Amino acid sequence: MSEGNSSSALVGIIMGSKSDLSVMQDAADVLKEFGINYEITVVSAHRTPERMFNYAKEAQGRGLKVIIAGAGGAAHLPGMVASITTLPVIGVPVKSSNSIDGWDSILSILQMPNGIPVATVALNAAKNAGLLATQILATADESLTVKMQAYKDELRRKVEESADSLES
Ligand code: RP5
Repeated sequence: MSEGNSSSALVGIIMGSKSDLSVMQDAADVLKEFGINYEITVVSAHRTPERMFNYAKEAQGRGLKVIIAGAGGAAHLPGMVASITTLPVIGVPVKSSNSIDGWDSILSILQMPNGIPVATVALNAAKNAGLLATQILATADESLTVKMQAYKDELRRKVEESADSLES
């Protein structure tokens, strides 16, 4: 599975299984909206450990700036990738069907040891992962900062509009 232009991708979206795609697609959609090149693929910490190691080891050299990693259950993918690369890693806990309300995914991504941070978003919150990756890239890209400000202005405008409609 691969979308976008992988050779010029700035963000790598990886997931433990293709069954995570319905959640992880939200991150891709945000990046598309902001015009950011990304790549998307399946990398399993448990089923394809060598593939995970190689992906994490080569990511920076291939030009990636941020990795978004989603997994469910014993969700070791984000943490293990973070242990191998110096790139920032954003973890998306995916609620897998047989899980204990997603707490397994949340805790196994969130509870990282000192020294190996993973920026963990809420359960199934791949959209926020895409936005956070955009904000990281925006620190070195003024045009992205402008787009992000416009995005936030629109969020504020919608809330104010709904407040106005209730008050009138
Ligand atoms: C994890 O196990 C995956 O990230 C997925 O969330 C979950 C179930 O995977 P499948 O059995 O559907 O491949 O590794």
